[in-house]
Amino acid sequence: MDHAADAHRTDLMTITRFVLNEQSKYPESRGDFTILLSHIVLGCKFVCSAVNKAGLAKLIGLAGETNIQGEEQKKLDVLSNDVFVKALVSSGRTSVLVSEEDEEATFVEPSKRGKYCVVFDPLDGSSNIDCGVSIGTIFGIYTLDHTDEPTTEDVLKPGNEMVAAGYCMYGSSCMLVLSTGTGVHGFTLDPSLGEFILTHPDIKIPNKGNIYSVNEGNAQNWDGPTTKYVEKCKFPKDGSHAKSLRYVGSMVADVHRTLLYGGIFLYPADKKSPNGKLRVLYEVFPMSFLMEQAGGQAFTGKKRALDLVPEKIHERSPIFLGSYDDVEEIKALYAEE
Ligand code: AFP
Repeated sequence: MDHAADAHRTDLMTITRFVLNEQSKYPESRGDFTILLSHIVLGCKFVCSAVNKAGLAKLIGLAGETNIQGEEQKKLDVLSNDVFVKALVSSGRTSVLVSEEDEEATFVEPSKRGKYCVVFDPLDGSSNIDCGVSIGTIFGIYTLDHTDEPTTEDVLKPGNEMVAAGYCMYGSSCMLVLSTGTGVHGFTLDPSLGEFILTHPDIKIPNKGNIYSVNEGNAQNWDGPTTKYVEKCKFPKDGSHAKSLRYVGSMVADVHRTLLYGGIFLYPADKKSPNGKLRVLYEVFPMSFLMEQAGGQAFTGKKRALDLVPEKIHERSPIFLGSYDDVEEIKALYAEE
C-alpha cells in the first residue's frame, strides 16, 4: 500500500482550509476575506451545477434581453449574474459590485456593507454555451480604503491594486484558480463532496511555450506588431519550431490552457475595435494578475496591463498575456514602432 498517496487522499486541502491557513499568517485578520470567498465559491458551485444541467433543464436559449455591450444575453448569463450579485451582497463583506451584465455598478445598502469591492464577469464565453464548450466566471477583488460613501472611483483603480483575482472554469471538470497575491493555486470541485480541493498548488507558467492563441479571423485588421508577431509564430526565422494555434474563443479556457502549458494569448486592437474587445476590470485585470503571479507577463501593446487606470467600469483594452519570454517578444515588436 502506498501510505504517502493514502495520506494525501485522506488529508484534503479544501479551498476554505487553504484560505484559513493563509489568514492565520495575518493575526490582525478578522476572516472577512474568507467569508467573501466562501460566497464566491457558493456562486461558482451554483453556476457549475446550472451549466451541467443546462441542456436538460432547457435553460439554454435567449432570455430576450440584450446587455449593455449589445450582446444577446442567454438565460444562463442572467441566472449567473443574479446568483453572484445575491451571494456577494449577502456576504456582508462588499460595498461596490461591477458585473459585465449590469450597466451600472451596484452599491450595497449600508446595513450590508463590507470592506471589499468585487468586479466580475459571471459567465464569460457565453456564445459557447449551446455547444457545451468550457465557459467560466472571472473575478477581481479590491479593498475599500475609506469609510465614506462608496462611488465608482473605488473600482476605477489599476489592476496592481487588486488584492485577489481568480476564475472558475466550467469544463470537463470544474476548476477554481485563485491568487491572493502569493502565487496561483488551482482547486478542482469534487462533485461527491461538493468541495473544491487543492489539486494544482503553486502554478508556474513555463517561461516559453509553443502555442499561440488568437482570433485569426481578425488578421486583416491587425496593426503591424501583432501581424509580425503572428507571422513569427507561424514562420520562425531563427530555426525554432513553428508554434501551434489553439483558440477556443472562451477567455477562461484559453487563459487556463496558457497558464498550464505556456504560450501566449492575444486579443489585440484592430481597425474595427481600436481598444480590443476584452474588458479591463473583469477580464484583463484578473487574468493579468494571475499571469504575473504565475511568473508570466501581461501587456497592452503600450504598457504593463496591471498599470492601466480605467476611466469607465466597462472599458476595454488590447491584451497580450502568457509566458514571460513570449510576451517579451511582442513587447519588443511594439517598442520598434
Ligand atoms: P462571449 O461571452 O460573447 O462568448 O465572448 C467571450 C469573450 O469575451 C472572451 O471570453 C473571449 O476570449 C473573446 O470574447 C472571444 O472573442 P472573439 O469571438 O471575437 O474571438
